[in-house]
Amino acid sequence: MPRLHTPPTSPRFWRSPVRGPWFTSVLGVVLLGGITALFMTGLLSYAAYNPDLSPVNDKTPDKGLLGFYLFAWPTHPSWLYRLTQGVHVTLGITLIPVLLAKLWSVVPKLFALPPARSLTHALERISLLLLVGGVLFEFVTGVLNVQLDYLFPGSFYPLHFYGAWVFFAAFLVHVVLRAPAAVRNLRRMRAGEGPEEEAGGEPDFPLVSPRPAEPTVSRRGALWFVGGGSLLLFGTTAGQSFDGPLRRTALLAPHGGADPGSGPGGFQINKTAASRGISARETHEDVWRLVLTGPAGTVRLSRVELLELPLHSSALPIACVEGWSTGDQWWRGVRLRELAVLVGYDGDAAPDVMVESLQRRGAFRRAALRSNQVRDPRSLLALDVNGEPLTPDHGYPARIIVPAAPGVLNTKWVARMTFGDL
Ligand SMILES: Nc1nc2c(c(=O)[nH]1)N[C@H]1C(S)=C(S)[C@@H](COP(=O)(O)O)O[C@H]1N2
Ligand SMILES: [Mo]
Repeated sequence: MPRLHTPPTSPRFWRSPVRGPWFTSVLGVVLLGGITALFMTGLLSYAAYNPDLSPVNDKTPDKGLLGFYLFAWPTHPSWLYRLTQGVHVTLGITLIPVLLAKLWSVVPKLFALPPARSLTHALERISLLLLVGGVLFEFVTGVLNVQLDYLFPGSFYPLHFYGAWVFFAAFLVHVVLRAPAAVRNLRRMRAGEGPEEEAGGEPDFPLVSPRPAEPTVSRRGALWFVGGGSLLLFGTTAGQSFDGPLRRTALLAPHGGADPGSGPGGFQINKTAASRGISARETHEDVWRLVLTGPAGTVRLSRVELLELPLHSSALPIACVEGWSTGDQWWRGVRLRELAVLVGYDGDAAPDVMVESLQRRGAFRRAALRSNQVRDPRSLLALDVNGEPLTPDHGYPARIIVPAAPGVLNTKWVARMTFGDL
């Protein structure tokens, strides 16, 4: 008879017959590919903010060497950020069941005693804690930011960015330390001997229960269950990147379901005018003026005067860091490069610009755009969308729209634009 109170530090405490090297490594391979894609798309998302352009864009001012890879985010193709960030958020949510199953499959190892048998073993266990802690932290902060973005006013970026690098460092250490054992295992398996632990080689706490309970599901069945969970999450999230009936399938996404209205301004809204403290009084035609500044001085324009400038149309999407996006909307307004001309630049040599909103508080009331974004003829200070004046919630009297840029750079309720190398 087994002892009544087997402690979790004993392998005999863990009785699921599903645990074992096969189950763990199948999940591990899925996560290896999936998390690599999450890491890459996450780094791209950070680059898309142009953080090295201006302190206003840089949500992690102490990033030091971690920003080594930053580059000028392109404006082609216009759906670029829609794709990279849609993949980042939807894939992250889809992988949740796989991650939980993988952690469950190795949880007995966390209880193994003694805590460390050697220096290498101690390092390996610390790296494992950082790996597990890091990955949980990234998934939890990511999901919370998508679901309740008021939870981290502005502080989400540093948390998620540093968390990703802690995870990545632990991952590298883990791979370096585990590689020799993995290679040994592979050799043994090729020689038909089975992995070390199953051969009783005592390399570590065994994954396979020495006292398995009656199986209620096969390993393969358990894997189907995990895959089914992932499929369900995917099916109720992915629609957030599309319009119309597909968006209605995104039951789990805050910007899924039905569109907020009908008509030209009926597409997704991130922050409403009311929630940002924008009043009808300050956006009124008689009151609102756009203030442009550059080497030739300052120009003040009313909305009526802007409408008299050459107007151009661009079909461009809104793509938010939270993973949702809209299809192309028809924006009409004044080219950013032509606004630069008004304050003394040649359009082809238009510089960076600092854009400021009427909004007085909140993280996204200002943003800097890079010269390549200003020069692109599709980049507009939009006055109309889909054939009608902008609605208050979409940024009336004027908003920025730039191809391929994350939503946060598409400043609404623009009040001031300062041209010049930032
Ligand atoms: N002034 C201001 N502009 C802003 C924001 C904001 O909070 N304040 N949010 C940005 C974000 S995060 C996104 S995704 C887009 C959303 O634009 P929409 O509400 O028109 O869809 O607006 C951007 N422009
Ligand atoms: Mo956004």
